Amino acid sequence: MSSNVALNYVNDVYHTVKKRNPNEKEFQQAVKEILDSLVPVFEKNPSYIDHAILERMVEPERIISFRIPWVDDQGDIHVNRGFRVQFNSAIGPYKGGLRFHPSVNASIIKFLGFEQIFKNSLTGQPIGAGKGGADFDPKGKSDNEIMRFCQSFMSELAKHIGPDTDVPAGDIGVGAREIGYLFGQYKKMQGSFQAGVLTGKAFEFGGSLARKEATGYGTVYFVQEMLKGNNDDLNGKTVVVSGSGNVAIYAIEKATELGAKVVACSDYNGYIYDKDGIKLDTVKRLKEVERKRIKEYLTEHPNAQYSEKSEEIWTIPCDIALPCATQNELDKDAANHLIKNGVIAIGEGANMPCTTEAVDLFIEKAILFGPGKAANAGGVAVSALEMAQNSAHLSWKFEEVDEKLQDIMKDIYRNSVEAAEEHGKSGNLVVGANIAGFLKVADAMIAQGVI
Ligand code: NDP
Ligand code: 2IT
Repeated sequence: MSSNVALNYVNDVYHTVKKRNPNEKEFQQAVKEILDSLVPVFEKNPSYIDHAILERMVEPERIISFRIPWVDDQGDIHVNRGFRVQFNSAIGPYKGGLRFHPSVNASIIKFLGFEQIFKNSLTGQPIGAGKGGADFDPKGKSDNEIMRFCQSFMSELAKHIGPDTDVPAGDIGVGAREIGYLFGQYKKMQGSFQAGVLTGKAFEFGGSLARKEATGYGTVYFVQEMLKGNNDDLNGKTVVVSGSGNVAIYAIEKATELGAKVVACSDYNGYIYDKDGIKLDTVKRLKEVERKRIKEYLTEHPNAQYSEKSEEIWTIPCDIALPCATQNELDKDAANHLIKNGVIAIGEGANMPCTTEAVDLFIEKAILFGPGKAANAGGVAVSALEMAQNSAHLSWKFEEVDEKLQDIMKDIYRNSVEAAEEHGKSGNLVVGANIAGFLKVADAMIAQGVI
């Protein structure tokens, strides 16, 4: 088939998406990146076009939007907006995290839910794709306020989820504490203990060992595979990690364990630079226990430096950059800084942290680039392992889960490399990951008919 037919098809679908989802710039951005990279698939196998596969994939199966009223510690009533996007169930129950952040809106939840289709497929696990959350700001809220909010959120969400229907987990602003409160409310409403309805639970009530570590560790395992492909490794490398939340902390831990020196991390307010290497115990205590600002690191380590310009973290010279905070946090200028400073590899721990222009630059300069859908898939992969343990009523040892995680990350890397090669885009893991993720879901959808 001429490449024009494939290109026209992809462009037509993209224009419809733009028209149907006006002003949703993050969703449009995620769709554009994936659709563009699928052109070689339609050139090779035009029958996908006859099945209207993209038209069906870009439209969520269902979007739920709901009111979340809650009462603060002063007795004042607040109302937030909640979402669950059930995007695709071709290969398993909807699966994906919940995000509590003031920036949450339909565009953000849809971009995350759309990316989840391809990511979850890449893991090789039987999980479909969903995403949800609320425009709620957990910062500065008491434990009781968080609990009441989670209970109100679950009072509505419970109608739409279940161990074989839709299985939420954490994301920005949702960690073990929130999952605990959400699970408690679900259990009370159902009158039965259904462990597999949520993942990221504490170990005591059905959580998987190594789930907390899985996204950050997985990102570093993926970078390790990319380096191995170049006969290189992490030993002695200087690393910069953005964020200081769940993904960042465990990326720092694993990179350090593998011999790298992580010199910087950040939060929304600024970044710290510790040329001797970040002391992770301090970061863990500040962020996981005390829920304080990263600036407080200086109190214990006065030789470190602090800057209020968190986006300038990418001006610090490093061999490896791991953006682990949020979408579009690394733009073209940042990419140019990293390239000028000799960066070798980028691993996206966050979802879509690099802008389209930044990704294009890295690819153009042949910098090793691990896209989020592949590099951060370890989190949801271990969530699927948590579901498997829950349905078998047992729990595996930490080492067992960690080994499975490593195997999954290696498979994702190899499948992405091979898909890129087979479609004439050797070395381009953005294209490779998108294609490898797409094929399984597309074939499953076709096999199940037009539903
Ligand atoms: P957390 O809430 O635990 O941490 C988020 C971190 O990013 C915080 O340190 C936060 O700072 C920081 N941050 C947010 N916005 C900015 C910004 N504009 N500039 C600098 N720092 C910022 O979330 P997670 O670690 O779970 O998630 C991080 C990313 O990883 C997200 O993109 C998420 O979608 C993705 N992800 C998460 C997975 C998981 O298993 N948790 C799995 C796969 C991907 P502050 O505290 O100041 O807000
Ligand atoms: O973006 C992601 O993959 C997650 N936030 C994890 C989802 C999950 O279901 O574990």
